[in-house]
Amino acid sequence: MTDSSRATRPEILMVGPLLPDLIATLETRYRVHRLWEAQDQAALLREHGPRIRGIATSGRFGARRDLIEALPALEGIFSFGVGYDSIDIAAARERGVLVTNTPGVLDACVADTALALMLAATRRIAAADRFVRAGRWPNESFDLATRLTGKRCGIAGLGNIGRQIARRAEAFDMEISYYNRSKRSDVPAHYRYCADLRSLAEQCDVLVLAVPGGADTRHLVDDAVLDALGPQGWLINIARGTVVDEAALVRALQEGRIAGAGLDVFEHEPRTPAALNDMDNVVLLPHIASGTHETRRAMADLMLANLDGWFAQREVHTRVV
Ligand code: 8YV
Repeated sequence: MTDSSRATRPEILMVGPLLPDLIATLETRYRVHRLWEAQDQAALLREHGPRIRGIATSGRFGARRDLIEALPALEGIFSFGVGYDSIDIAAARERGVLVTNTPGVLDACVADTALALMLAATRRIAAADRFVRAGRWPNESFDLATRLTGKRCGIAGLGNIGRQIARRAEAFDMEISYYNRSKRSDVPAHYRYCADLRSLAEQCDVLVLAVPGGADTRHLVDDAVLDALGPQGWLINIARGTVVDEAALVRALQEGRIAGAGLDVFEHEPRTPAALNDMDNVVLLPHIASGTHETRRAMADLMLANLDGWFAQREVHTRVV
């Protein structure tokens, strides 16, 4: 790389570490400033901020208002992930900064994870694995589990991911009900619509959360919804931790007011409530719903296509704002 091509590459700010391959590719096309590695982030922003035209981030790292406001030349925020609740969209709008995400390419893997959690929780798969590893099989019998096939599946949020979950759940002969902002006319007629989450929880055995995160859905699942789900009901969350009042969930599990849970996301990631660690009816994952080689590659490709599209011809593929 010559000094002149280095000088003409657009400058972007990476908020946190993305995939190593993605970072390597970005560094061949952009001058990348690594915010998370800076000893003094304010000093990095003072020195390079005036020339930074893009933010590369993810659902995990987001982009706060103070960061957006510290970058006077900012044109776009390019996120690795479909959820953008950690990006201050209002601040981006006010500044006329575009925001892109990576929808579509991760729906199948996230839906697969929802089904994996449904099976793992109801059929006690993770607990059974622990049982074998602990050498207990020769001397003890493993307790029976709950059948998933034929149960009623309630889906909160029948967007692209919710619909893929529904299709998979139907393969397990599950009846599908859903809660959504409005009734959908483009889904199979036998999917039953519920206008509120509490009645959906009352009518299902497994409640799966697939709504977007953010202020509008904060603590949508509270004590009342958990009690409507009831002692035979299971909660599955592949959406955002903030959708559930986590303290209420822990209490409901401790008191046996719901049967169990399968959780990929938490309110204060990467911290998870210690009380859940000893519960065999709860399956805990470290936010891996989209975490396959294939899907993360597709997300990286889409994010790159958005960045390159913007800086080459001011066109992006998947724009949020
Ligand atoms: C990613 C996600 O793990 O797409 C999303 O919204 O939560 C996940 O696919 C996340 O964006 C990476 O931080």
